[in-house]
Amino acid sequence: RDITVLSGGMGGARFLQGLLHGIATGSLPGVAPDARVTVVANTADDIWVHGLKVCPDLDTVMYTLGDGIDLDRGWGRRDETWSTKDELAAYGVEPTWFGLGDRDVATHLVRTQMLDAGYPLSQVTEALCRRWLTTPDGPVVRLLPMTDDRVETHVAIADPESPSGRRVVHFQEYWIRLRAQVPAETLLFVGLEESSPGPGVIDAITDADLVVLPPSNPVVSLGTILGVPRVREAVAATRAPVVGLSPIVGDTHVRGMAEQMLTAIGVEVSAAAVGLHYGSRASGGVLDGWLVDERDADQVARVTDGGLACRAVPLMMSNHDATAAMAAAAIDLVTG
Ligand code: GDP
Ligand code: FO1
Ligand code: CA
Repeated sequence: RDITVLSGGMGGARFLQGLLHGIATGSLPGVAPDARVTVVANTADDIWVHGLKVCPDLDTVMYTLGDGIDLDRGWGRRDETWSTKDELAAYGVEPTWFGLGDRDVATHLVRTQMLDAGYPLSQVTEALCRRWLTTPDGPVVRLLPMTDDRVETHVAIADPESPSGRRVVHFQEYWIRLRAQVPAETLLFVGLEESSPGPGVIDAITDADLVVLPPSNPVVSLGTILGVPRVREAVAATRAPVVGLSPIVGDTHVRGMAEQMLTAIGVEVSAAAVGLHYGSRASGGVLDGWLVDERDADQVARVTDGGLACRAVPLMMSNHDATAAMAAAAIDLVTG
């Protein structure tokens, strides 16, 4: 069985760990241990810093599944040091707020050199994954950028000093420097409408036996993937069942800034509202089923009224077994 997962960074990566654990332990209904997983990852978080191209969501998935991730931070490398960052700060070179790790810099140098040599991001990612995601039995997963084109999420925030009363910052600055503590008035997905699906992306969705929207950020992770022209249509049209898991539990995100992002696009911060925002395929949306956490069981009826199969199950990815159980429940919801 071929499973395709659309993913952001931390949330998607943790879900993938549980999914792979479930496959390996044979605990997913109807999924053989030789099932192959393709990840279509968000690239709209990408940022150029100090002349280097940084791809946070690609790297978070790659490092997490390659066991190089720092588990406390959830991003960047384990056993990291920050001399390069400190030296740049000593020169007063901005952005000083960006967490540029010494080990992580090597990944950005390889990526930047290959991009400069003319390789598309998909081939760069494939090269990096030869180190991180290749085992004697084959790839842990196939990791595909949603597009090879440059796409960046930027955030318009209030700025009394500016004539327009607003200022636009890169999403990374909004999240890292501003800690998402100021309202996001408008989101700008620079380059998204002009982008094309990366190599293999449409086929990975069309030819899958199952498509999963993990508990990733529905706006700046999955929203951007679905925003690449032709991707939403491919998900809506695939013969595979499509199932999603809510990143919103108890009317707020578990971590990150999904609450601020949903508010910016006018979507209520609830498990039901996010499921209905993705919409049922019967009514022009992308989902066949939607899992909510047990705490939001009272919202199930609202989702099923919207034409979506829906179930309330434990939805906290506290360990790989818990996450594998979520994956099993998701599969059962749309294939059982
Ligand atoms: P990012 O790119 O690093 O922000 O990662 P993603 O977009 O892939 O995932 C971020 C989302 O994961 C956030 O909106 C969180 O609410 C969600 N999340 C993190 N941990 C959990 C969990 O244990 N359960 C659920 N349901 N959602 C989670
Ligand atoms: N997240 C932070 O909160 N602080 C950082 O300094 C930071 C640096 C960073 C560097 C490389 C990378 O791949 C990810 C990094 N992240 C950092 C996470 C990044 O902001 C992600 O985009 C968020 O998780 C939101 O998607
Ligand atoms: Ca991200």
